[in-house]
Amino acid sequence: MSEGSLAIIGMGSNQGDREATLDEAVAIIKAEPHFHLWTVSKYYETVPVGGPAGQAPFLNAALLAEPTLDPLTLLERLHAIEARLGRVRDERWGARTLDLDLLLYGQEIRRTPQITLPHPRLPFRRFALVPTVEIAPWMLDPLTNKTVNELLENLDRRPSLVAVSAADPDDPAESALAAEIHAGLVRALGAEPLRWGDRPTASSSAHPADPRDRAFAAIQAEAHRASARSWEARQLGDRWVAADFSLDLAMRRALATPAADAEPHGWKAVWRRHAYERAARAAVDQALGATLVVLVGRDAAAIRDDGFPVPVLVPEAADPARIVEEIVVACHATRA
Ligand code: PH2
Ligand code: MG
Ligand code: MG
Repeated sequence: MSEGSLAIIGMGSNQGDREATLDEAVAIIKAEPHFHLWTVSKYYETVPVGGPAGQAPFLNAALLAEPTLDPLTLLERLHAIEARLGRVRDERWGARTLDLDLLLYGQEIRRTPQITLPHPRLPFRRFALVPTVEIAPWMLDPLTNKTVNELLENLDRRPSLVAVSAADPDDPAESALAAEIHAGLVRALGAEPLRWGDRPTASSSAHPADPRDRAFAAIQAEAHRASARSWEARQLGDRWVAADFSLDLAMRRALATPAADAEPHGWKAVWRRHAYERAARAAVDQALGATLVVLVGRDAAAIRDDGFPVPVLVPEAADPARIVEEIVVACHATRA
């Protein structure tokens, strides 16, 4: 995997002569024998996201390279270049003369204490995606299987929807945590709340006996309420919608629910199952899609890494108030 892979390196600077620093970093990387630098994006001035208040604006850029170094060695070389150009690592997300991040390395998925690939915040950060899309719009994010161009379009949709869910909604402790985070997030973002089963709908009279069918019927009802067209008509502008459920997660769980038919292959059972599943899918396709899904609980990381179709944020913090802050930063990053 290490040879012939294309890598995206993100660059950022908000201290000193930012342009000169980025120029110098590019020159050093160009001179490195193992980087094979293909393309350098323009330099974009961006609003600082997260970190201490009162920071100066950033210059952000991205590089497309074809390194002949394994990801960890490459990252170590990037850190050496940061150090050489005067970066002192102290405060997390503090001002920096130069930040070099390995955003993507081919289709590598790696999580070790030293390195996380793809970069865990890439899909939420406009300042990282814009220069990346400029130079390599076709680059694939191996987690969502979306191109970086699609990831950027995902940030452009309005209204933006952030979904907060327990990885296992049947687990009472996980659900309670998710509910607390959702409530805090609605307050912190001034978001329009959307709750599972808030209002009865016309289709709520449909309560099929089979648990799998029932799961799909419930999804269809919720998706119908979250219809993209009705949200667009409400003209929320830049206001967020915050849901306390994820339709993508619900679909995934419904698909994994076994049917309880006495005669599972009888034509009626097969027909019915497909009818409910297809109706749910059709409704989900029309629903406002989540810009990001926040998953909390034991299986959150496993779900994120198993082909989930939407960018997933698995909070690093443990305490609910800190988790809310982390999500708010991610939401701001989608616009910066
Ligand atoms: N990097 C961060 C935190 N915040 N904001 C902007 N605009 N650009 C960055 O590169 C950046 C940031 C952490 O590395
Ligand atoms: Mg960074
Ligand atoms: Mg960094």
